[in-house]
Amino acid sequence: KSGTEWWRDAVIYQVYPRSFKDSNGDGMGDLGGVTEKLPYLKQLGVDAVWLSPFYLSPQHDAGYDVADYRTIDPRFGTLDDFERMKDQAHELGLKIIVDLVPNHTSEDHEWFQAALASPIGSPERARYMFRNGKGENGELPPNNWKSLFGGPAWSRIDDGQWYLHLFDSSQPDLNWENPEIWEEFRSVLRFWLDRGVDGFRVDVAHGMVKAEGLPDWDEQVHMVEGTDVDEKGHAEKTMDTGPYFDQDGVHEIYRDWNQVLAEYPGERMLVVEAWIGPAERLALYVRPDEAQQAFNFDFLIAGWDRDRMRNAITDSLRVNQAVGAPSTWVLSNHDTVRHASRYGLSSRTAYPNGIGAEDEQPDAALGLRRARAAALVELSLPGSAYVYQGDELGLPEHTTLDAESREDPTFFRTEGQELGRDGARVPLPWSPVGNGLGFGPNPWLPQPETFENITVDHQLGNPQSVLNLYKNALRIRHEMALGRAQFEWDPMSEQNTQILAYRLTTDSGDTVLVAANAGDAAVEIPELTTGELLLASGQSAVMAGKLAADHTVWIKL
Ligand code: ISL
Repeated sequence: KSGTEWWRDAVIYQVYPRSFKDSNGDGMGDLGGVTEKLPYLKQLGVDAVWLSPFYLSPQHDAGYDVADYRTIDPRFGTLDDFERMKDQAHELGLKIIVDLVPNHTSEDHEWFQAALASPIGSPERARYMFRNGKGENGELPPNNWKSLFGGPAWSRIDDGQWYLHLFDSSQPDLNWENPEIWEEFRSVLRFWLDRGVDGFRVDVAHGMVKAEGLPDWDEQVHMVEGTDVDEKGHAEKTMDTGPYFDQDGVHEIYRDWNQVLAEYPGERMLVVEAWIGPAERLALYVRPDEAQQAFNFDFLIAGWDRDRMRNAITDSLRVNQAVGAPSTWVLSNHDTVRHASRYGLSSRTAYPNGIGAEDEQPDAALGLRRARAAALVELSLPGSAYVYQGDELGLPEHTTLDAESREDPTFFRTEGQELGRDGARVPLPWSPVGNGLGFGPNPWLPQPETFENITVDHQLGNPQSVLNLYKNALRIRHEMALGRAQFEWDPMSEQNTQILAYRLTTDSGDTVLVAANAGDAAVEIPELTTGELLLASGQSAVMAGKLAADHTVWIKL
C-alpha cells in the first residue's frame, strides 16, 4: 500500500513482548516468539505490529524503564533476532512499530549513573531534573508533584539534591531543555529507522516539557474539561493537565521528529500516547508537521455507554478531519483493565485501575457479549484501529492474582491500595497442550484456569469464537476498505437513545449500516429485513427483525 499513507486505515496489533509468545520455555515471551507467530497475525488480518519495549532494562516498569535504547534486553533476544523478526514481518506485508520512551530513562542508564557520580551543577546532572529541596536544609521536595504510580514525584540522593520522576523512582525524568537530549533522541530514531522500522509509538508523549519554574500542582488551575477517571475508576469529564503535561513547548519535539522521519524513504509514522483532553488539544499533536496519529483514549474510557461512545466518535472525527489526520480507535492496552471485564461490571463506564478478588467480580458472559459488540464498532470506524494482544480472544482480566505474583510498580507505590495493571498483562494462552498453555512451565505471571478453554487453538476451530469474529471483521473491513469510507450518523441514532448507528459509504459506492444496541431491550431495525447481513457480533444478535441488546450488526444496504 505504498504511496497511500498505510497508517491512515491500518489495523495495528499491540504485542506486549513478555506476554505474547515464549520461544525458549523460560516463561517470558521473546522476539523469537513474535517471529514464530507472525503468520498467526497475518492470517488474523492485521496490517502492522506495535511492540512494547524490548530494550535493555532492569524491568522495574516492564521495560518502560530503558537502560539502553540501542540494545535488546537478553530476556527478549538479540539485535539479530529483531532483524529476523522485522524481515519476516515485511515479507508478510506487516509493518513494524517500536516503542520510544523519551520522558524518562531507567536509573540504570549510563547517563543517570554518571549524574549520580558527578557533582551538583555538572553537565551530567543537567541531563535530568535535579533540584535543591525546600525547607531549611532542603529536606522538603522542590514542589508538590505526585508520581502517577503513587507517592511523591521526587526522590532525594545522598548529596541532598532531589530528582524528578513522574513515574517510578527508577524512572528519572529527562531534562528536555538540554539540547543534548534532543540530539540523542534524533540519533535513537535514526538507529531504528536505519534498521527498517515503519514507526514509533511515543510513550507519555504529552510529558517531556515541564512548565517554567516547576510550579506546584493546583486543583483549581490544572483540573480542566477533558477525560479522566475518578477515584472509583469511573469515567469523568475532568482531566489533570498538571504543569508536567501537555505544555505548548512539547510540539517542537514532534516537529523535529517529523523532519527526521521525512529523511527516510517509505512512509514512517509516529503515534503519540497522550492522555489529555479535550479532543481539540489532542489534535494539535497530529498537525501535518507533527505526528501521524494519536491514541483516542476518549473512546476507550467511553465504556459500553451509548452517549459517551457517540460523543467520543463525533469529537474525534471532527477534530482529526480539521487537521487532516486519521482518527484512531482503542479498546484496551497494557495499562487498562481488559474491556471484556470492564464491560461486565455494573457501571457501563467502569475504568478501574485493577480488579481484585475482593472487588465486584465482572459478569463474564455479559462482558464478553459487549466486547464482541464493541469490536464490530471499533473495526468499522474510519481511521486506524488498535488491537491489544488477547482482544481477539476476548481475554478477560486476571482478577484473582495474588500479591506475590504482582510486578506493577503501581501496586507497590500505593502499598496495594491500587492493584495496578498486571491483570491485563498475563501471558496469552496459545495451546491447551502442556503447562503454561504454550508458555513454558512457569509463565512470569500465572494464567487463570479459565484461559484453558479460550486458547488460540480452541478458538481457531470454533466458527463462533471471538477469534473468528475478528478474522471475519478484518476480512470484510479490508475487502470493502471500510477504514477509508465516508462516515455519517444514521437518523436512528437521533431517534433511539440506545442505538449507535452509522452509515459507511465506501470508495466503490457500497453503503454499510453499522448498528450497535447498547440498551437493555431488543430494537427493531428495518434494514435487517431489506439489507444484507454481513456480520453479527453473536448468534443471537438478530431475532425477528430486531437487534438484541449488547449486539452489533453490519448490514449492506
Ligand atoms: O497520564 C496518565 C493518566 O492521566 C497516565 O495514564 C500515563 O499517560 C500513562 O501511565 C503512561 O503510560 C506509559 O508510560 C508509563 C508506563 O508505565 C506505561 O506502561 C506506558 O504505557 C511510564 O513509562
